[in-house]
Amino acid sequence: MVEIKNFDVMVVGAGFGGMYMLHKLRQQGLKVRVLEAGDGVGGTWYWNRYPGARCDVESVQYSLQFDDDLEQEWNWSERYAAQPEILRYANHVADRFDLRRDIQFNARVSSAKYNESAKTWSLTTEEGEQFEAPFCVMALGCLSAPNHPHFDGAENFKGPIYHTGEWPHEGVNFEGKRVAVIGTGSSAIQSIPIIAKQAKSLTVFQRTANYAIPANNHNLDDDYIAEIKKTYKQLRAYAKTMPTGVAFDFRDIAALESTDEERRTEYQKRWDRGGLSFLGGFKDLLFVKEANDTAAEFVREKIRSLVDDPKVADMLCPENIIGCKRLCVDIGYYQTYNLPHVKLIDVSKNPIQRITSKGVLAHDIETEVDTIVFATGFDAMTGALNRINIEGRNGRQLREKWHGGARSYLGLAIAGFPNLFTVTGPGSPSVLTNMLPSIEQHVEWIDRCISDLRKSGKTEIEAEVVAENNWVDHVNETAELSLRSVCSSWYVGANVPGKPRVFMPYIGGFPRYVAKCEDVASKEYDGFQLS
Ligand code: N01
Repeated sequence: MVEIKNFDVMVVGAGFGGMYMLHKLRQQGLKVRVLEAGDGVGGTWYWNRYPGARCDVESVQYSLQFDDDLEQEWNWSERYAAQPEILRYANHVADRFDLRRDIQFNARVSSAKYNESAKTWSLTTEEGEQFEAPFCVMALGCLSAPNHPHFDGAENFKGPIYHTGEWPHEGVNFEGKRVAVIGTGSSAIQSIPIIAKQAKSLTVFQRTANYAIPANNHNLDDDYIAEIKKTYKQLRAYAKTMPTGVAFDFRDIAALESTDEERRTEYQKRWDRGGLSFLGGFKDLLFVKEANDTAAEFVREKIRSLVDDPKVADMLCPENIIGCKRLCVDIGYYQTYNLPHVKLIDVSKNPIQRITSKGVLAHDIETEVDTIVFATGFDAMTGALNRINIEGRNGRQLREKWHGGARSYLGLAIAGFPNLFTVTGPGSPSVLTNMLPSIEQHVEWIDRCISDLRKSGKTEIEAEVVAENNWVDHVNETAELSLRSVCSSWYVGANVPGKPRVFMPYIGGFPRYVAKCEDVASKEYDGFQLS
């Protein structure tokens, strides 16, 4: 007989979401167990250890704000923190709040089933351990299920194949190796310059060229840190008024109402400053194609000026809308193609034919390599949830419900799946915002919801179908207003063959979303059935 361990709340995932959820629920006096597939905390930052992995939101903002002392005592060393530093921070959070004693590591959840009569969730791990609790919170991360595209022959490749999102903890030494990288998204753009420094040769297989803005990364000096700490409250409060939840200057001026010179001046200023705020220069860049074209052409000119070989520069110049796929932030990406041992192969029209025992076959030419790196991204937002066998009312599976695309009320709860919460689920702003405040907002909402239920003596909460449908309609209508919905990105699931094309995150902005969540909670959980 398998022993069933009972808790008040089961939490899945020990990234920032799962850790903060544990901390909050403990403060309510609840007995919580967190199950984590890895052998450490940190989620995204635990798994993505590829060379060059770094956050594209400034570190002083990409940090937790629920605890003043935590905020004041931690010192970030760089403008954009690298993965090891963020992982150290995650470990610091775990230690500081004594979280580890309620986290079970190396416990990958394989199924979560709702028992309607007992009103409990039963969770089973791959090792066969069983847990039961009235509430279950999935804090799985939005970009945590690696996308492994199928390539014929991959199983015959003689050397190692790595995925950027599942990087070996001991690291990889590319010294003297011939390396192939497949993919040119953020992970590739960060890792390619570093791999190129080590490898004997590097061949990059590009299906879609991507826009990258220089990071202009630098060390943070003591005076800057001191000033930020003095004014942290104001910075955080201001950030929360911004659609992205990040404090940077968005201008309320249209590119199409500005002169060519004004546009160039603004783009150049933002290019020099570096980072994602490039797109904040004009308010119409993500809404009007002609406006977007002006920014896109500016970046294409930069690419042509940075890359020596005009043919390679042409291949690297994206044709699509800038910011439609997530904008990348780079450190020397385009310049890497000036190195004599780095080669770019365009596979946009003719895909990679197969992987052979010796390398990669494309355009009928075999590129012989010792190592292949898949920088092929993630089955975003829904992948991690769908990989668990989640069963709600009447034994209905979540992946079956989401067959035609994710449906969720506020990205927090799902009709037919009572007492189940998702942290930054599809339909929430999540990946379009600074993830950490978005995570905190979700955790605090869920914590309050569970507390309110307990106080009122209610034992079950479930999103109503009508409320869910209305929210999904609103998410879709809002997405259609933006140019972001029109291209083949992971936002719409286009990178995963067969995945339904639905714009998954909520694009209406952080403040509007938070107001909606507040409104729902204050109206006794409007749109939810409580019993
Ligand atoms: O993944 P991606 P990522 N044959 O999906 C290509 C966050 N992130 O891991 O564009 C050939 O962007 C695919 O081609 P295409 C950030 O939000 C943040 O790089 O689909 N190529 C694409 O080029 C980011 O957006 C940070 O045509 C294939 C690449 O693989 C998100 O994570 C750092 C292919 C995948 O790019 C995902 O980024 C890293 C195939 N069959 C990641 N299948 C920072 O904070 C896929 N590709 C800075």
